[in-house]
Amino acid sequence: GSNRTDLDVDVVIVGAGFAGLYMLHRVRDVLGLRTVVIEAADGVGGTWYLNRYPGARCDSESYVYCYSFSEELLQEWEWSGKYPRQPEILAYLEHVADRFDLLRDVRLGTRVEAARYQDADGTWRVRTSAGDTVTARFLVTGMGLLAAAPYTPDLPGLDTFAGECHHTGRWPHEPVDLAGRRVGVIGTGSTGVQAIPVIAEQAAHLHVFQRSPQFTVPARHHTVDRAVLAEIRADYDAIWAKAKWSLSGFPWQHNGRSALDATPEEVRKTFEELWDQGGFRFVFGSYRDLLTDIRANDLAADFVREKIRETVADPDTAAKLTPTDHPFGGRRPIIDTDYFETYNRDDVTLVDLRESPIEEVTPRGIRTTAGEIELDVLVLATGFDAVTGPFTRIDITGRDGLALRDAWADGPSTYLGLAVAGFPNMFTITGPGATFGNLPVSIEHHVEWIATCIEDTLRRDLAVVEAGYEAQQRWADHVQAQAERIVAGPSGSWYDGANIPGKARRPLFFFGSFGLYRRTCEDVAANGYEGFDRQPAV
Ligand code: NA7
Repeated sequence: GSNRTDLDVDVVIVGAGFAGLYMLHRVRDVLGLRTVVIEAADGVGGTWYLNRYPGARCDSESYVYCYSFSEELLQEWEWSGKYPRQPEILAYLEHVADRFDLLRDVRLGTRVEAARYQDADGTWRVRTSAGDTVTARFLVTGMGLLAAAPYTPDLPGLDTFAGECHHTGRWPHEPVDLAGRRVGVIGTGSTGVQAIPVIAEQAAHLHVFQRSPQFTVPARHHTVDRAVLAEIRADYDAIWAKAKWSLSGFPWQHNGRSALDATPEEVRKTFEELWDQGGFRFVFGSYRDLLTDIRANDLAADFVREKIRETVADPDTAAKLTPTDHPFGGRRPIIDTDYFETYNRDDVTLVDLRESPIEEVTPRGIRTTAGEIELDVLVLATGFDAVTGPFTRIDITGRDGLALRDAWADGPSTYLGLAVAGFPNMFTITGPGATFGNLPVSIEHHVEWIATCIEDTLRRDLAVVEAGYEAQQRWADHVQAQAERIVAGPSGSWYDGANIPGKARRPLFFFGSFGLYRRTCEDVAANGYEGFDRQPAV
């Protein structure tokens, strides 16, 4: 079939999620370049194709968790509510693929196994699981941060479990029937916290295996109010301008004040209001020093701890659910619906793995130091080899045979999160060292920046554009300094590689603001792609 044809194109893109789909549209339809997207899954959508676990939904608000590049698309698409569920976001991305006629240049069900830069002619040669080769001038990666690299811990006996076992990031397409069954969930990150209340509704009994308690903020999901939607639509330009230049990709700011200058009553009132509004506003729309001054941070952390105590009826369970070992926002903030409330159910049991660690998985269930718990279904909400995992699963080789895995052995280095020294004509959408926040906003920016750089390279008839080592080192120092500014900076989670045993610890994101990052990228381009080596054709 057509999947087995060797191909010669201008641009090869890896991944057909939010990033790859827009990249294809941009370089094919705006620049007129011959382009192909290679996608391992059998459908487009990336994260939203793969993450089908019960309760999977977005925790950015729908009206900014989408593309902004097409005014018609923005005005016509109807989100059903504040936080879309996975099937709705997948339907959106399928609609985009259809609307812009993207599928004809996407090879589905095909995995990129290797990508090798050819020093001799300056092209990339990409080998796929279909056994064919794609040759391209430019390689653009759009594998995302997480979904391509699920992480399953090496639990003794896991493969002896006789019941059903699923990682949330590879949930079956056929719904898993949990009714009347004894279910165990390992993991209480964003995924576990979303899934647990929904699974509890279905299962006969749910055991939650928690290693680290977490701060989480209520989502306050609601269906769309037509009047509010009309207001938002009328104001789209201003909303997107705000999101693009904001701290973290959302169309609002902190309140400009220090929590330390406010009276305890004012602080409480502010927190209560944001808690009632729900979602990321509590994290990013609060006091300006919430994430940069530990004293301000403690006020928020104590507020959430008090909410846990108020919500969870059993004081012993409440204590186990209360985080005391990391600052608020020091790990990826979690947004929930009825998470703490779920522990008031008779058919839900919290197992504190700090008190009674897992000894082994048995054919019948999980044995902790406190005894065996029998399970019919085991759910692994154990996360991802984030940010670098999607890259290291591919054999990527740059100039002079340099393997990306070797270049990144002590942690990843990039220039702007967009390019890597030693890897000419390769661009990374949401690569390590780029901003993290409301991702579609990051993605659109990266895609547009990369497309403009490719256009400029071609217009000047250059053969090579490549991040310089010095610029890359300066960026790494900048990333490190920004991470240290944040009191709640990486503290033992996937943000800095700590969730994977043996993985190098390094901040994986630029924790400065989206606005600062955008300005830096614009300056680099305006100054003739400062920091890049650009070589003319020989
Ligand atoms: P996370 O946030 O990495 O959470 C993984 C969870 O799994 C976390 O609670 C871990 O505990 C737990 N875990 C991992 N390994 C083990 C072992 N060996 N034993 C017990 N528990 C374990 O992944 P998510 O999928 O929830 O979220 C990823 C991102 O997806 C999220 O931040 C959003 O951006 C979307 P730990 O905290 O390490 O003690």
